[in-house]
Amino acid sequence: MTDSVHDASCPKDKAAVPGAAAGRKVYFAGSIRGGRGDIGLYHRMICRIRQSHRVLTEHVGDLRLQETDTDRAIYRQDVAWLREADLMIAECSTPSLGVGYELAFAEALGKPVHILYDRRRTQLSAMLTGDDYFRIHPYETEDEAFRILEGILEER
Ligand code: 6IA
Repeated sequence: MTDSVHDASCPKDKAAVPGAAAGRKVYFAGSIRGGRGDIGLYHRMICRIRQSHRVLTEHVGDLRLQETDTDRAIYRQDVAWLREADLMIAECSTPSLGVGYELAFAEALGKPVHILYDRRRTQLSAMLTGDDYFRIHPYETEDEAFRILEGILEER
């Protein structure tokens, strides 16, 4: 991984709009080794975020990528992106140790952190729900998740 902006092949009508790079930089977090069952959801969320913001971590929702970098390179790049990000949006329906680490790291850096999860199938860790720092958004349908996402992206 050499560049922060990957072509995640969003549908034409959902491609990045001109000037999107001027939007805030979003660190989107979602499970990779924790399980890729929600990758389609991550991809759709990333496509929406790209319409108005810059996503530093499009690989999280990229259906085609294989692991090629060393773990050390992945860690260093992700920590650099966390430092660079203006906010973090994490989809936590699939539990992931890496995402948990990133959430705590973002909190330590003082970045705004939004956590979305599907309450019908996930019981979020008490280490997240018990931490008042995080802005936690349970949802029950994907439509609801996207309405929540819109609200987050409209915040200044
Ligand atoms: O423990 P996990 O693998 O589920 O952790 C997922 C989180 O760690 C994501 O939010 C990512 O930001 C980060 N992460 C884990 N693996 C990678 C990775 N692998 N590349 C970048 N960030 C990662 C190589 C690419 C992969 C799509 C095949």
